[in-house]
Amino acid sequence: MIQTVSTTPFDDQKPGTSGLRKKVRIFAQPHYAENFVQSVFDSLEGFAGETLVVGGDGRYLNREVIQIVLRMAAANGFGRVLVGQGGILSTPAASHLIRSSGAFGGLVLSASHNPGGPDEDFGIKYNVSNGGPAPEKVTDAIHARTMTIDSYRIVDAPDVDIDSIGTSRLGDMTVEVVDPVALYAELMESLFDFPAIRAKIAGGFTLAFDSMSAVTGPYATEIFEKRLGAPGGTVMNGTPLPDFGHHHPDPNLVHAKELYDRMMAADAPDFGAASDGDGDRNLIIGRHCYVTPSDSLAVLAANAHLAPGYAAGLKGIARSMPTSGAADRVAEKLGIPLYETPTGWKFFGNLLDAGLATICGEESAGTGSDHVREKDGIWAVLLWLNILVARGESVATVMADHWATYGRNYYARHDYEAIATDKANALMAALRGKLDGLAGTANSGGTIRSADDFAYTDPTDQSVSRNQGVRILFEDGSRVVFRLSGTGTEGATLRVYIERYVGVEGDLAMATGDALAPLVAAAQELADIEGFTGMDAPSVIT
Ligand code: VG1
Ligand code: CO
Repeated sequence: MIQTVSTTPFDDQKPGTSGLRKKVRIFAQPHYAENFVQSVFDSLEGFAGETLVVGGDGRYLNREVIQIVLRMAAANGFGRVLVGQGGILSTPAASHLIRSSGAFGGLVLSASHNPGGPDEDFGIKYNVSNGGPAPEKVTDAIHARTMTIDSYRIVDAPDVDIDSIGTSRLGDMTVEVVDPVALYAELMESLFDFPAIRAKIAGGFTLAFDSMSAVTGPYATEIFEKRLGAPGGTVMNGTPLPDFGHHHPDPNLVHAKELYDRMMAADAPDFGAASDGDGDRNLIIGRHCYVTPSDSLAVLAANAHLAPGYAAGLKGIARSMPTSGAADRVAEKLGIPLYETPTGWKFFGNLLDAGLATICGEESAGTGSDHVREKDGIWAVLLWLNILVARGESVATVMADHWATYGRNYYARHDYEAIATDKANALMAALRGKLDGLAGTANSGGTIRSADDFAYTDPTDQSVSRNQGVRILFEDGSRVVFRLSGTGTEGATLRVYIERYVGVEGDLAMATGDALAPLVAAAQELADIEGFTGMDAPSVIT
């Protein structure tokens, strides 16, 4: 009953920053998902009889692709597949399940913060046995295979029941449907002081968590409402929907506006947070106090020792290059190393495996630690809560104290979305073309100290990743970074990252827009964004 089906390659199956993401109508073409899944399997060795984990964020096409993966895993010789009940697994929960079950790897079905639904996005990402996203050498091999594939293997069988917990057979393979939440919730309980947080909530501390109709609903309800005793309704938009209720599940000030407005209201809760489509990101907003993701990373690193799971201290901190230098100052004070990696969680895995770093983060609202090999939204929220409980202070007080200790990295990201790809490429090419002559020149942002295209050498295996973003560094430590997004599915998105550091003696209470205005002007002068794109303002500022 194993069938070998002839196919021809698709020329657009190159994985981006985080897996292969395409419009649903592309993924739904005959053979499209099958080609990619077979290309993943063809790029791996030694999985006969081994375990594969599969689950996703519940978006449109999730269930259909899970059935395809199950039939193909059976045909390709996996011994067992663990699938989240209903096809649900948040990205961090999938990472934990891979690690705790000793699986060979996992397929995570998600396009994360991209919208879902029949006209929106779907995605597939392969994670390796450490629970983390496949490194570049694996994604390169997968891509190469998609270009030459001529057949795939699939078992001819009816759909497997993925809604009832339990075990069934598919050909020679076992399918185990598991509770997607329980193991993950236990892991969280092992890291944080749940009794203290619970007592604080019982004492009247209020919180709001926006699941944005995406995967974290069941996790947040179990953890915040059931285990920590927060009242019903604490979790907003808590039911995962295939189209996320037409929301864009990107936890930023634009798309999580409902939460933002609630946190800025006169009767705001003490603490607010939101998570993205697949549960690996977090947005933190205190009562009347927005926390930039880069600052959040720095605060978490500076205070992690207050949580039981991190009482021994941190081995190191890692951040993506565009993330602000706020964490660098914490690392310096703690006397631990700081690693600067390209954008994307796949670069953190080796550092975590080697015990070089304990906490990692990105400016895009992703933070995590060595408890899994993905970023983890609910983890970050729990660490924040644990810190607030241990310090007995509000978010606003913690932030003010942080800046008074380390100075403040004013920071914003300006996204220019849906640019024609050729125009975006031309802009980047023109910018790269003038990098060599920029040092020593001046513009609205000040005098440029250096300009380069970021390249990263992994300290554990010496692999090199080039062209990871253009950096313009100014004499006073300010910075403008330009790169193109690797997760979009329509045209190109230009991301401009703007940062200015003000020391403890300086003005720590400026409005971010005012603090960054000269650098925003400099970005325009350097890259002629309006000339190339016709856009005189970004689509999204975060
Ligand atoms: C974006 C973010 C990056 C993140 C990636 C995946 O990538 O900038 O920091 O790791 O999304 O996150 P890009 O290439 O579009 O800038 V997730 O939560 O969407 O999987
Ligand atoms: Co995500």
